[in-house]
Amino acid sequence: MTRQSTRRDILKDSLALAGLGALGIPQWAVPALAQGETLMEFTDLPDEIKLIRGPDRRIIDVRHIDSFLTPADEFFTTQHYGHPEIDVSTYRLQVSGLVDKPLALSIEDLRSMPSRELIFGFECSGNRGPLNGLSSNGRWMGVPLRAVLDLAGVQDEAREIVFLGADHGEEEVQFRRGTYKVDQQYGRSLPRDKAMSDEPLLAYSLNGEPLTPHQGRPVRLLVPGWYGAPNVKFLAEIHVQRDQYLGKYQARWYRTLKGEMVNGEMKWKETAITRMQLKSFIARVTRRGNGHNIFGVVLHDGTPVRSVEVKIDDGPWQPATIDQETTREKYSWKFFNYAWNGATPGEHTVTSRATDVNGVVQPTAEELEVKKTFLEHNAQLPRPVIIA
Ligand SMILES: Nc1nc2c(c(=O)[nH]1)N[C@H]1C(S)=C(S)[C@@H](COP(=O)(O)O)O[C@H]1N2
Ligand SMILES: [Mo]
Repeated sequence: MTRQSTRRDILKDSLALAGLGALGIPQWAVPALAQGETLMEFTDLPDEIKLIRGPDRRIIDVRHIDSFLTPADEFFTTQHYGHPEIDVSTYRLQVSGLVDKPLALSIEDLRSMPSRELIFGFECSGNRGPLNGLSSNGRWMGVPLRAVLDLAGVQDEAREIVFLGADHGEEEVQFRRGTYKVDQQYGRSLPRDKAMSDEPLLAYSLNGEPLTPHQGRPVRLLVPGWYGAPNVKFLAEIHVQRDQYLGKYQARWYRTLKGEMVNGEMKWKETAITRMQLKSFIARVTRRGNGHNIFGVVLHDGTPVRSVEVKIDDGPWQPATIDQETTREKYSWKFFNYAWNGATPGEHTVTSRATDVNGVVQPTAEELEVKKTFLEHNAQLPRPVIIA
């Protein structure tokens, strides 16, 4: 970000990228804080924060995160074509293309196959500060994707597995001198090896209940460690093919343009949105008795986190404590706390940064300036807070 932005601009931006528009409905009450804990005010948020809880879009208020698992009715949500009407009793998941045996699986068929649980927290690739509300963590249950592909028998020449949602809409496809308006389904693909690997899940439940319409009823794909976009909801068809899938949300919409110095020369690369980039952010600062506490969240691709550090104003980086309970699950979000002793009244800036076991450090905003497009924004986020 090279331009100067006011805090209202930043907020407007982050609402806009969440597809939320300018108006919201009033903040809801969540009893997040422990007895006797008081929330300190962030000045990068408007006086009255308005969060959208409409039928199609929902962000979480990270200041009030109070549980490891996000309740299903609070889980963040976003999608491009609304929620398709699906009659679960007649629903069939089609498996087609280069397979020995095309399939049409009912929910009962899927539920009767060996299931697996996955605790997976993810964010939309457009998620960023100061709100960072497009992320959540859930306990999912479903069938390993590979089991369904094995049942169908993926043929040797297949290279790409395409996942198509039941949701669709009219899209403009540009080609040289023409623009064509055609109906398209939400679609994403995985390379064969990724699809056949151990982890992708066809999930039918969240936190022990059937998926809500928001989260993709009746079935969605989950790719642990990846951003939200590949987690195709309302899954209607798995199509196995030899060619690359070039649909809009695969080939164009979810891309990053980033510069990289190669032998002293800047090379500009376009890459697909896949694995989550290591991110931490401070969600709240509270007063507890005589001291203060900083609480935050880490989102990542499952590579173990070595450390989270917190910086007060221009002071040194200090180690924060990563909540052990949250590190047990490879693909969940992680929580951290930092006991801030001797905080003086007035405005301060608090920043966090995460480092993984490979030594990858969450970048600063300056380091991330080589990224031209706004997705995958995992920069350290200095937050202005008033200690009262
Ligand atoms: N069928 C379908 N699946 C979809 C989308 C969509 O528009 N249609 N949006 C994707 C995007 S961009 C995100 S961030 C996640 C959001 O998942 P959630 O609503 O469960 O939080 O769903 C993904 N799966
Ligand atoms: Mo997204």
